[in-house]
Amino acid sequence: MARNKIALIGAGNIGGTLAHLIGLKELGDVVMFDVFPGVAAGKALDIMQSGPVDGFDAAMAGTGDYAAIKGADVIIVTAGFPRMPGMSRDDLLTKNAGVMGQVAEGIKTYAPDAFVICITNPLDVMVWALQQKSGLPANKVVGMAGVLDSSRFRLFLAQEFNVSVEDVTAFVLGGHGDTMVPLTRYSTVAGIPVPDLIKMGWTTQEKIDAIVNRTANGGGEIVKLLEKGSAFYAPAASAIAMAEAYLKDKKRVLPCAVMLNGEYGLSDFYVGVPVVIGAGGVEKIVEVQFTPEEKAAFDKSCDAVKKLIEDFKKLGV
Ligand code: TXD
Repeated sequence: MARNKIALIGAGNIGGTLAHLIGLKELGDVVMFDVFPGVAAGKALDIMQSGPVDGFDAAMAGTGDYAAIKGADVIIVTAGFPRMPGMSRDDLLTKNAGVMGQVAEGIKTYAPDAFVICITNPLDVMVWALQQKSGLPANKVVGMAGVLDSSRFRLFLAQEFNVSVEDVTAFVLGGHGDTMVPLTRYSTVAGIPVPDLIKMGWTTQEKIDAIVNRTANGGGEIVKLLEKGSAFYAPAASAIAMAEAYLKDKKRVLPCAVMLNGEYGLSDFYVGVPVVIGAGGVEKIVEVQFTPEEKAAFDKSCDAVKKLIEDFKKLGV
């Protein structure tokens, strides 16, 4: 059986980490595309040279030509500009919208059957733009944010309870970052919901509130420490979990940014909800029942995403 082909659009911090993980996990061969093809080619060669030590045979190449992504099974998009001092959110929107236009064109031309995972920020708008501009079916274009946000939440809960991260599940919905909606009622330690753990005296509501707040600002905490650039190890690991679920038809239930089509009474924009990812891409959107407070938080998060999409449309790019 031929190996899977995975194309990475953007060979920056996340792109390079994705390629390394794909090699280590033997998920397939890698083509990295970047506007700096030398960087893509250099990283590809460097990672391939770790193959003999780590025992993987993946072929890796770097390129500045979209034709090289031809026939890719999975495409992970990190291409874009980070926010620079003095740049407004609109400036970033305009610049990255232009990038998404090029990426969408490349995907449409050379790999229209791929499963596409977008990571570029502002996530919920960029993944929407990528789907609209590429014309790929919405069930094959998803955004990565919820897996990362819930992984951060799981880590902080595990640290609070002094238990293994493996036994902690966390549930987050909504837009990426500060409008994220954690559902503590569905977050558990070995199946015991967090509110019950509070009643059992394992923690307090105040501590959980602080953890929720830290999770929502998890990206900013790392940006502040790094001083230049943003998180890349955990974001890359999160996107790989999504790619693996698709390639291995695992039917994992993961929080992803997907196009809503009537679910939750909403349509025509991307936001983070739990979905089943398998060989069919997004195979099912899970609709949970909200309490009035959860519903209010989810609506607020959706409104923020919808507003950004409206701002984006006004830019006319
Ligand atoms: O949860 C999430 N979704 C995120 C999102 C978590 C962390 C970071 N998140 C966002 O991912 C971040 O705000 C960025 O928008 C992306 C990529 O982050 P990364 O850390 O990898 O950024 P880099 O290192 O700046 O890499 C971006 C690369 C760089 O090599 C550029 O040369 C390239 O993108 N680039 C392009 N490639 C192809 N085509 C075009 N037009 C292009 N423009 C820039």
